[in-house]
Amino acid sequence: MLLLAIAGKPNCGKSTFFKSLTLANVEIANYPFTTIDANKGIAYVRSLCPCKELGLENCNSCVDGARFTPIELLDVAGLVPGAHLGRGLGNQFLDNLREADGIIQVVDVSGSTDAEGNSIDVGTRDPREDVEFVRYEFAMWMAGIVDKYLTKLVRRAQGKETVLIDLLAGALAGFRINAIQIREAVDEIDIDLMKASPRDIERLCEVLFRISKPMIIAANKADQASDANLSLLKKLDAVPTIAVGELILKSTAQANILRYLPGDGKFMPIEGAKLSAQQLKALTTVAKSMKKFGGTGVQEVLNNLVFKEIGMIIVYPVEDDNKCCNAKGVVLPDAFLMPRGSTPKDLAFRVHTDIGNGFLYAIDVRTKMRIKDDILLKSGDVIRIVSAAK
Ligand SMILES: Nc1nc2c(ncn2[C@@H]2O[C@H](COP(=O)(O)OP(=O)(O)OP(=O)(O)O)[C@@H](O)[C@H]2O)c(=O)[nH]1
Ligand SMILES: [Mg+2]
Repeated sequence: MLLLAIAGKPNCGKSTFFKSLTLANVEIANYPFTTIDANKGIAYVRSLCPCKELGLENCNSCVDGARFTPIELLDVAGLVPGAHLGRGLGNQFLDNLREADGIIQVVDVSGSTDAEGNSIDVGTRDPREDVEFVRYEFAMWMAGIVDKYLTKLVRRAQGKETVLIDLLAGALAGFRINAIQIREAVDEIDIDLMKASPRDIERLCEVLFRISKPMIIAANKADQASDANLSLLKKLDAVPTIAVGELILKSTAQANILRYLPGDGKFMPIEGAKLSAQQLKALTTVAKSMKKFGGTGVQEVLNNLVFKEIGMIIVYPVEDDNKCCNAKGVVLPDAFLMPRGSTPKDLAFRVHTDIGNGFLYAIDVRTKMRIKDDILLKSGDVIRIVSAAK
């Protein structure tokens, strides 16, 4: 399953963001280092279920046409400048990010927390100062590790750069970094890896981090931010978010008080449901912010990271290409997130190794045509795999 991590300085709203996506029971408080041990949970990306377009009326795999597909999410301790040298909870935090396929960087756009996460007056801190340091800290920490290995690997490579790249990829497998990415990074900064200086290694790691850890910025606490601060972060492609609002909506929707699907631009109270004065006040505030921003932004951040930055597609395998169901009659039973560039055979292997090994051909349910294995799958494809395996 895809693994995403939430990173940022202390007290910017990471755990609130995490809880609003997972409803996991985690601690939230207005001071730095509330979170120490990482929290792991399941969140869902939202996509349009193809059932309506295909005229399938008996689809129980979506909610009113919105399909929610699971991914794993990590909430980690806050990061402070100098973390790679062990400041704050430095190394532990950075190690938590190693295996992530992508990172949501939460930034306090309201400017109400200093570099260490201590509360200050709203608007006091320039949120741009909290953007670059996550990349920098991770890259410097990784550079320390590469530096430690490289001399030994250079000796083992016996003058062959391709061998060295393979050896380095082996050493960096825990970072989910492969030889192709290392090649790309070496070419981009144009260094001789066999004779890399400490500064070369740092530059290499900066590029490797950018290539291997797609990132999106959540400009959080947008409800308290000035328009000037919001536009500063929007220039960096940040999405304004109100994690606290999303959490209120999710919790009240779960208690059957209102109808809200994550990612909706508005919510509707359920007829007859009783709201306490406190709930009414909180929801009125959330509604006001949602009107300004078109929603809470939280689902948008997750979706943009998965579909745009990481470039995943979503594919629906079925066993019956007329009814679009599996052997038990469940309509569109599975939705698989797959990397862009996946083929029907990749999908067959994703369904089951035996199905992949016995792969014969695939049928596009919309056209009822066989598709060749060198055709790349598209997001939203509904595919029947025909395999020699049962
Ligand atoms: N106004 C506003 N406050 C928020 C929002 N999201 C979180 N907060 C508040 O920010 C404070 C910190 O929230 P946490 O989620 O604990 O922050 P964190 O980044 O996990 O903090 P550490 O674990 O200490 O690093 C809490 O008081 C939250 O209620 C938001 O969207 N708007
Ligand atoms: Mg936290």
